[in-house]
Amino acid sequence: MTTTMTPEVVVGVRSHLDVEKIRRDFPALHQKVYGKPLVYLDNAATSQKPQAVIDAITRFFTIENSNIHRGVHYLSEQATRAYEEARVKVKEFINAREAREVIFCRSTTEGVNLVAQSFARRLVKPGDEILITAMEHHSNIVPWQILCEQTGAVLRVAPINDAGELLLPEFEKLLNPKTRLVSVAHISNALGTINPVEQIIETAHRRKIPVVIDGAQAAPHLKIDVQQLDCDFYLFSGHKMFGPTGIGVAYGKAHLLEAMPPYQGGGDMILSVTLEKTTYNVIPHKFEAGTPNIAGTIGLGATIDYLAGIGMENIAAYEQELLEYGTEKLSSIPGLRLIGTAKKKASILSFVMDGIHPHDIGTILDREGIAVRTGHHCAQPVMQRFGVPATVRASLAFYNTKEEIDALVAGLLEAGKVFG
Ligand code: 7TS
Repeated sequence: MTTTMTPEVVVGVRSHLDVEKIRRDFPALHQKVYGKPLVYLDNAATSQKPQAVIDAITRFFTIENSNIHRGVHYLSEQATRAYEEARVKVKEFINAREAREVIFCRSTTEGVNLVAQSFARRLVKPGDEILITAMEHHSNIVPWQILCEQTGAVLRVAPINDAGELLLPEFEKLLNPKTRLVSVAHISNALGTINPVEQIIETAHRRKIPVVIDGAQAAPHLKIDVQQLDCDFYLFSGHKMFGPTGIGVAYGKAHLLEAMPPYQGGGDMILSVTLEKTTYNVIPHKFEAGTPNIAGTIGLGATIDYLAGIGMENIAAYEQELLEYGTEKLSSIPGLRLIGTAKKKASILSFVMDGIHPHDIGTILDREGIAVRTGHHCAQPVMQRFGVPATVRASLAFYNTKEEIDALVAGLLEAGKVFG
C-alpha cells in the first residue's frame, strides 16, 4: 500500500538555514562508512554534536576540572560558576520563571522516575489513576507501572487514531475524580506526532490535575516555553538536542519542587546532617545528590548557546521542509506504508515495506552508509497498536539535507529490488 498523505506544515514560513555551513560545525557528519559518505538519520535515538560543544567539554577537563559547590579554591569556583551559568541558559531556553526550577539529572528517563517517585508517589492511593497515552516511549510507561505496583494505583491509557493522533475527546472522558496525574509525550518518537499539549494541559488543569510532559523529542525541534504551556513538569535529555549524553533536565514549578521530598540522598543535597536528623538543601540542590555530571552540564550550556545562534524557529521551519519532502518521496515508493501520518508532525519518518523485514532494510541501508533505527523504538505498545512488529525510522535533524533523503530513497528502492 502506498500512503499519499502529506503532513500539514506546522510552520508556514520558508527557512533560511545555511545547511552547508551548519554541517561544517558537526565533525562526525564528515566521515565515510563502508567507503560511503555517512548519512545520519538516527537523530531521535541520539544526535551528533557540534564542535562548540565538544570544545566546551574538552576545555572543562583541560583547564577548569574541579568539583562544584564545595571548594573555596579558584578552579572549584570557576567550575561552579560555569555549572550554574548552564542552569540559567536552560532556564532561558525553556523560558522557566526561575533558574531554581531547573533540576539537572541524567536524562528524560531519570526525570520521569524522579517525578513518579518524589512527586506522584505521595499523591496516589489505591484505586487512583495515572493517565498516559497509547504513543508513549517505555520511559513514560514503566516508571508509572512501578508506581502503580507500589501504591495500588491504576494506569489508564488514552487511545490514538490510525494517523497516530491522540483522540482528545477520549482523553477528556478518561479524566475523572480519581485521576491524580497526566503524563504525555510532547512528540512521539515512534510516530512523530506533535501532541496538542497546550489543550491537554488546559483540560487537565480545569480539573486540577497536574501534567508532566516528556519533552525528549521536542527539545531538539521546537521552541519550548514552559510558562506558556503551564505544564507542571517538563523533562528532556541533552544528547537528543546535540548536547552530551548523561545530562538531562527535569523542570518543575518551584512550589511543587519545594514540597517534594528528595529523590536521592547524598552529598550536596543537604543543609546539615547529624546522625539523628538531616535538613535538606533548597531547590534545585535538594534534587542533585552527589557529584553531578559537571562536564555534561557545561556541554549542555554550550549546546543551548549554539542552538540559540541558529534559532529554534528556523530549525523547526527547515525541518518541516525536510519532512514534507521526505514524506512525498517515501510515499512514492511501491509497497511502503508510513506509520504515523498526523497532521502535526515532527521530522520523523517511520515506515514498513511489504514483504521486507525492517531489520533487513536497516542492514541494506547501513551498507550504503545510511544510519536509521529499526525495531520497536522502545515504544512496543505503538507497534501493537499498528499491528507491526517493528518499523524503519528515519529521524531528521536540521543538518540533514534533501540529498540525504534522496540517498535514503535510492537505498529503499534497492532493498525493494533485492527482496521484492
Ligand atoms: N521519551 C521519548 C519520547 C523518547 O524518544 C526517549 C528516547 C525517551 C523518553 C528516553 O530518553 P533517554 O534520553 O532518557 O533515553 N528515545 C529513543 C529513541 O527513539 N531511540 O532511542 C532512544
